[in-house]
Amino acid sequence: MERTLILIKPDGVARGLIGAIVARIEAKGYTIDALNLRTATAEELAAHYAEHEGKPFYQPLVDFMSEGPIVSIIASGEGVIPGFRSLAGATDPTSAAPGTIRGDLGRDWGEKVQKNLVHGSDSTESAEREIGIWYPA
Ligand code: YYY
Ligand code: MG
Repeated sequence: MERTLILIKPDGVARGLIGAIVARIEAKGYTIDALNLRTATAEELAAHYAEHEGKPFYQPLVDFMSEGPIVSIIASGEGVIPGFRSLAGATDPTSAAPGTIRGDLGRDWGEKVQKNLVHGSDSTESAEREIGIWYPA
């Protein structure tokens, strides 16, 4: 069965949105296979965002992701990888469509980093790589 790695980022946890976000994943019909709340290490964040290293938003992004606990989730279901990204909405919460997690629950908080509440893997390769980071065997 297709599976994906979802993160509820520190802004989502701090704002008390864990339940609201998990409810949307479940309401869509996907299965929660694993769920954990903890603060990520610098090594885990560097591995998770390796593809963005060197970009201008990289350091602010990993600093923000270190600010507090993160919920990591393995979810499964047919089409869950594109399906969760569709549920999450566009990267920038200001332009994310209403009805999406980022569009309904997110906004611009006037800081450099986009606090966009969630992460979702973008391909099967990314999903398996990211699951290995957050849930090492
Ligand atoms: O997959 P997704 O999270 O929608 O976006 P990515 O292009 O993979 O970027 C990862 C992460 O980086 C994004 O969720 C917010 C942040 N970011 C940013 O702060 N500024 C940008 N211009 C692009 C991305
Ligand atoms: Mg991405």
